Amino acid sequence: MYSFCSSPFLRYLMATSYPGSFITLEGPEGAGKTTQLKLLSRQLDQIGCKHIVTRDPGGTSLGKQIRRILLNPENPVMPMTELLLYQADRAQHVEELILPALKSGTLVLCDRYVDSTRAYQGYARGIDLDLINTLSNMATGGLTPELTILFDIDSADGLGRLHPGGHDRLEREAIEFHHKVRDGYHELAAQEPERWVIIDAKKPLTVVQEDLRRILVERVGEKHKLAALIE
Ligand code: Z5A
Repeated sequence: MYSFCSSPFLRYLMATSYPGSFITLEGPEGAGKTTQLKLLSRQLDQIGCKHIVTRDPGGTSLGKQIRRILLNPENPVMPMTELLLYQADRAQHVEELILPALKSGTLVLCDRYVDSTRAYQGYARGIDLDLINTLSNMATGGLTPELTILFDIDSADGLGRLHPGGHDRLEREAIEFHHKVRDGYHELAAQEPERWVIIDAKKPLTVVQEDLRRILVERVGEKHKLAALIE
């Protein structure tokens, strides 16, 4: 579990070798991931698909406590502390929830994962990406999603969707920070086009949901018997 797998190809093989499927959703603030996952989960329940919806940070009981520390605007969190807290949450999340689910054949839909660390702490905060990748591999044992869906939206438009009073510590960063996050996502998607699919998250809610379902059916529909999602 704790071995390093530096080759992206090996890491991809690891994720696809489980009976379940590991899919992550990424994007700037307010892109609509949470909303879309709720709608999708209801539909997956209706067609009897064994799945879990989880999130990073905060997918476990310990992770919820780490999440509170990370997002509290009152906490002055140093960049390296921030990075290590996200990784600590993730180590617990993978071991306690994600891996057992994948081993039992579950479709795992995760709201943010390692690519958020690359985009926020790497491209936006400026922490070395090699260091981030090394720490991420330590935290996850190299577990990489077989599909990552980028909910793409202009950062200002995404932030504009959020509740005015509810801005957490990361949301309060300057708009330049959020632009770097979005640009970072685009670079990541360009580096691994076979893993990433980009959705235009500015479209109306129902259209985005249709796009999401179609992508899932195309990529893991056969394995999880999802054809009814788009009928
Ligand atoms: N972070 C990090 O820095 N490093 C890491 O490694 C990880 C995370 C894992 C987590 O907070 C924060 O931690 C996050 C990244 C950072 N930064 N911040 N801030 P979070 O989980 O609370 O953050 P989030 O994932 O960005 O949640 P969010 O802001 O709520 O975004 P969302 O889930 O993508 O959006 P939503 O809640 O579904 O929708 C937002 C609003 O838009 C809502 O009112 C919807 O009704 C509306 N909406 C949704 N879709 C549409 C469409 N299509 N049209 C119109 N309106 C829509």
